[in-house]
Amino acid sequence: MRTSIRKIISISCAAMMCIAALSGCVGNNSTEPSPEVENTNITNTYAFVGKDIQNPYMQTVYEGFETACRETGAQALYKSPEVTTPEKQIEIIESLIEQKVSGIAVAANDADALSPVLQKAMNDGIKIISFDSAVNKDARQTHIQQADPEKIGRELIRAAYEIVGGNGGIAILTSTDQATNQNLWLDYMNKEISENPEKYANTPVVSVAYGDDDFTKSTTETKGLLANDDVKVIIAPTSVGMLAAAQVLEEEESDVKLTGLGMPSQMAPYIENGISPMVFLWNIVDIGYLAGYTMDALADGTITGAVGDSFNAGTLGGRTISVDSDGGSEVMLGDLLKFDSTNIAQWKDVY
Ligand code: RAM
Repeated sequence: MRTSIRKIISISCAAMMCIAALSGCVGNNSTEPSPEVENTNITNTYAFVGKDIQNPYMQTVYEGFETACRETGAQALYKSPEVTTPEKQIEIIESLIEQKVSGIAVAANDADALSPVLQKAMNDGIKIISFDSAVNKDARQTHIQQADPEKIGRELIRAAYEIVGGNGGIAILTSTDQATNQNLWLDYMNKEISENPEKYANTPVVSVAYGDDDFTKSTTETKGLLANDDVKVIIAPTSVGMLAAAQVLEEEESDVKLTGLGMPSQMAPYIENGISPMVFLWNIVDIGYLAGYTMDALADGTITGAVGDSFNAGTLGGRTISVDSDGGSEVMLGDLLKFDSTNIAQWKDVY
């Protein structure tokens, strides 16, 4: 594990202090437009548009973003829709264009649907980056990539295989059918299986369900997956889906196991009781922090978002922009982290 836990804790602590002060910040939990920024000492305002406002994952990413904004002297705005659909994100972005913010960081609920409004923002000189779920390459300056998507997809299938000892059907509980990140990971999950047919002969993917990052729907979809006796392990590449699935498996005292992308703080009880022997993720505070510093480097002209551009990302150190698999550019955060019984005690209080 390359990322230093001490560093993460220090970042998290700083972020926690910010959260305590959040009610006094311009960032808020509403989808209503915020007033124009009045603090004349602040020249740049960077908005954060998550997939939805309820998701603790997005809230934690924002903590890092807000910390970076504070360190760079910018104002952070927190704007997210109530649900994981593009329509409200478009409304929010329209309103941010009117407010003349300096930059918008967005996690796409639907990359194609967001393209026109993001291109309009770029034409107005607003810097656009995506994080978590990429927007189209011609509707952004760059994308903050949490970890190698190929590694994420392949690793989740390998984990499911290991959990069922090479014998048992796999079900996937994902989020929405338009989420760029989840769809990319699904592609690599399928690739891992299709490229290794002998290894995975007895661990086919028997079902894919969409929980839309909605806890209630994810719960219902998990129950639907369990109606199929061939399902022996569920992969949930979404923290909302993973928590919902874990609770269903516990309540139903099911023998079906779970792996996926989950927050250590939420998944610790299920790692400890064996429902989910291994959980994966990356440093989610750092994604927001990296997004904030990338935005600032774009806003002050240090970078344009082109491949090869380099900039300083605060406590994360120097970063160089590389090529994304969609042909656009990206800034890579780091490694995929694995949480299991050997290390969950260290991580469950971090995020
Ligand atoms: C969910 C979101 C997000 C995903 C994480 C792992 O909260 O869908 O997009 O990256 O889980």
